[in-house]
Amino acid sequence: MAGNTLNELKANLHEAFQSDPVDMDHVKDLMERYSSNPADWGKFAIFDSTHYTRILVDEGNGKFNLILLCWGPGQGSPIHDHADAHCFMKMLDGTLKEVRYDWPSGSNAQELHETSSTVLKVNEVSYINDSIGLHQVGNTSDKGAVSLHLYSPPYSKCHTFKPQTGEKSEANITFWSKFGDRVVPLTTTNQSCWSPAATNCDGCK
Ligand code: CSS
Ligand code: FE2
Repeated sequence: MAGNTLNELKANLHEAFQSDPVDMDHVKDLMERYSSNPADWGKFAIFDSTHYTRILVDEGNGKFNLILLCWGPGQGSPIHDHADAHCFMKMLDGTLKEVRYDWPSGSNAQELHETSSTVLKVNEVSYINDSIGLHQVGNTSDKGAVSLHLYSPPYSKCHTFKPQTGEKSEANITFWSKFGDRVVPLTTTNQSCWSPAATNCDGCK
């Protein structure tokens, strides 16, 4: 299929994930080929003033999760890993800054080493996995940003890292909504280490 609409992208992804092993270069190509159109994803895009939102748009037959992320100005993630999954991030609107880090080395507290910093623009796709390293993603602009993420296999826990010490904490990852239906609001417990407002989150400082 041409891959020009979000529905075509989803159909193409379902097909790609039927092969074993999955060709991740092909997956990246499919993500790149989709040309962002707010008419496709605008109905799912919801912003929250306190943190970025995660909206599940496709469960990929259990093989991947396709998730829309809406980032208000100044909102961002802690530094995190990806639970041994593949992570593709495609920009749909606005810009996001991605800063990459090496994994902490050794057991002594040490500042994480930054390896790159990139500003991602509409339709660009970035890829990371745990062997490449860690990253932090944030909207450093003064306008909203929307991105489409594919994680395979799907996961619900990852780790966050303190930049100054490399200290690692487990974090639960939650959805703001699934297919447009609001999921139970975040509780203080499951929000603790995944609040992008790093200032009010002990785990993210
Ligand atoms: N991994 C983050 C977004 S940056 S890839 C998340 O799933 O919320
Ligand atoms: Fe990430």
